[in-house]
Amino acid sequence: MNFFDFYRQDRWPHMFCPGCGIGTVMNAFFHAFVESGLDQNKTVFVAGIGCSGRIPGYIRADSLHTTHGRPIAFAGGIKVADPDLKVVVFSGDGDLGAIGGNHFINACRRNVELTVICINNYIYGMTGGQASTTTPRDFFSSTTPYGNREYPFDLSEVAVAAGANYVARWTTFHVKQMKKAMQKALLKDGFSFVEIASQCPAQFGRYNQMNSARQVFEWLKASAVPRSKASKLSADHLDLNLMGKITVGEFVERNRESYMKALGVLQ
Ligand SMILES: Cc1ncc(C[n+]2csc(CCOP(=O)(O)OP(=O)(O)O)c2C)c(N)n1
Repeated sequence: MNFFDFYRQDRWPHMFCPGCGIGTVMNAFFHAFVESGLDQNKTVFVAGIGCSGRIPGYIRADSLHTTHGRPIAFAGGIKVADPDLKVVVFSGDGDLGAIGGNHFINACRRNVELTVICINNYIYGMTGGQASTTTPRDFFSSTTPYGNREYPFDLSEVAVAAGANYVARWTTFHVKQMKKAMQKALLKDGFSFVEIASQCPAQFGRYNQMNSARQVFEWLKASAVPRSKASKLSADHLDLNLMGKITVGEFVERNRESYMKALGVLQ
């Protein structure tokens, strides 16, 4: 399969802003998908609303563009209706961590056979740069003009705590690692989650004095701390970690019994 078999060229030009990290994520995903040997005719791509929610529309396969926050609920329904399908969800941090937070937590807990890719740009990109549940503390957005006073969610840690079988986080700088993590996630039984810290120059960058895609990208690169190193930091540093550092790496890989197997639907 080549690039043009995977993407719907008739949908081009795409709607992403110049410098958006979603292109890097899509490219890495394409390579991961091809190398995983999965059949695109037996895969369904699901997304909610948001910039990241537009990804499945560009993939030449069955896809579902659902309501904001609900892609996991729809995806779970698809899996139950036809357990032989591979179901992949693309989601934004607002979609997954805010309005869809409860679906996310409980799908991890149930260990539903889904692969979820979250493009975390730390902001509501599509709707005008409002703060999301992952906006770092003291960072700016259209709804936090004096700096965000809330602490952010760590989505990958939430997925680990809730029970997902595979969890990894990388940034758009870590293309090879991202691809490998996606490949592992696609082949993993049960709920697998890959979070990609990604640049949104049009909103996140603009509100945080990073006026080009490159500057946000450099910030992501400079903020990334390997998980092995982060675990050795003191509690104070870990607190700092929440406030702007991005822990990257594999968070968990385990083999809890998946949902459909536990129900006896899949062997
Ligand atoms: C029920 C509902 N609430 C709110 C909205 C408005 N809305 C559309 S996209 C979006 C936020 C998108 O942010 P995120 O999920 O982080 O994705 P991004 O655009 O940053 O990729 C919101 C609030 C909506 N469409 N439906």
